[in-house]
Amino acid sequence: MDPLKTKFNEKATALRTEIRAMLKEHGNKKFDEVTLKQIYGGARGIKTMIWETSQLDPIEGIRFRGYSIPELREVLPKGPDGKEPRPEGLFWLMLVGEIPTEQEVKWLTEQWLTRSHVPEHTFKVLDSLPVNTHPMTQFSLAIASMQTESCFARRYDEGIDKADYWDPTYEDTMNLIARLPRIAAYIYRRTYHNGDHISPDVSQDWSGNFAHMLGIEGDDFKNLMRLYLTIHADHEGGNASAHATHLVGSTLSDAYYSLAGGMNALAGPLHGLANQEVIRWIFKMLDALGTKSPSKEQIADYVNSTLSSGQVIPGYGHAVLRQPDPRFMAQKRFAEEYIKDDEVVKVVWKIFDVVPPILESLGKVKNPWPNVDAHSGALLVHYGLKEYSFYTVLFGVSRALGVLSALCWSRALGFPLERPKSVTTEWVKSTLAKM
Ligand code: CMX
Repeated sequence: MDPLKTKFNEKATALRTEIRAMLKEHGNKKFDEVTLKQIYGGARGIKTMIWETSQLDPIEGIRFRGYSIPELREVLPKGPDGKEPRPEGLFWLMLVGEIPTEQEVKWLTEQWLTRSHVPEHTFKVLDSLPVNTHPMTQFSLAIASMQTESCFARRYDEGIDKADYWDPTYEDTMNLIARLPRIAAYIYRRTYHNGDHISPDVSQDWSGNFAHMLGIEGDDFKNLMRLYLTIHADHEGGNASAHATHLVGSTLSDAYYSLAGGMNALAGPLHGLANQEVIRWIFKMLDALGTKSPSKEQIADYVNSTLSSGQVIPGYGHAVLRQPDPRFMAQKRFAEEYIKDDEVVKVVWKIFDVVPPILESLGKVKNPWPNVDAHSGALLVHYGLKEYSFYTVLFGVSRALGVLSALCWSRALGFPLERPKSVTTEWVKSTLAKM
């Protein structure tokens, strides 16, 4: 018997009953008001969705089932050298709301290994694409191509009872997450290493095996992957990749279609692609300035020239956060501990000093602080993962943990098709005229 599945079913059954009673008693109570600015402004801050796995506070940052990132590092089971948390543990926590034991995490690592077989046709789909296809396009197509294996789609065709939707969704989630490192590593090796692929190492944890298949050896890089795949996993439900996964899933598209949808959203430069944009922008700046160690004044001039050409400073700003992102701070802590003398890391830290006051002086940027994407590139470059167009795929492998555990909850709680209301500007004008 699958202990995680059993636990999930127990927890979900209890919460479903509680929600039903709550809706019966309080269903018509008001929880929010909407302004015209929010309607035109990307629905910022409007409460429209339930997302059990994590919640974002503008000042404190993300909490996964109540645990902040520094707390997670304390309480989650760690890699073999006891330094960084294992993302398997975070998945367990997000799915059932409990910190797993070492034994439970070991079980999950083994489960994902047994489920990690990628269908042959997915490799064929990847191999049929031009090598210079963006890695996110490859990633999204590879995920969609595995839809042939969806347990949910098969069970739906057979006429599954609504009450059981969560079961094949859980199976799809586990299978899909198990396969992502192999797919991502395959994309990396075919795109940048002449298709010289590396077989999985079944003695390793999920992150360690991923690092191995990428072809980057060393315990420190494995630790970086453990941290990276943990901190990027979830950021409540309103961000574009989570919301896209949620929306697609609400039509009862299975986990493969839903995650592919989420990954297409992650591929945008205002979202996950910002991690590639940050390092590209830094290298362009170093080239333009002709130095590897620019002064703060030089950086400030370059920031101003980027802004005056009508572009954003990648890695800075956030739709919800109003403080430096704890995910940025966790990566800074890692850099301080492992690679504090790295030249690119030092540039990232100088940018951290220079950019916030400049953005603040514009008077319109609501959050002048760095987000998760401002630091990751410098860490990856240090360990030899220099091909920055691959970076968003790493983000995607991690993000799957959060959005797919949330998808399991959506099916278990019987959430309906998502269908918010849109209006035309004509409607807005005539409504205003009546106010
Ligand atoms: N550089 C320059 N201008 C910025 C800025 C930045 N980093 N961040 C926000 N602004 C500008 C906006 O473009 C907007 O300008 P206009 O009014 O002229 O259109 C104004 O400030 C107000 O925007 P905001 O309310 O502060 O920010 P939003 O909620 O609209 O957008 C975000 C948030 C992340 C898209 C934006 O800050 C941004 O473009 N940042 C750079 C890209 C980035 O790092 N994205 C990654 C975010 C994390 C992730 O999802 O991975």
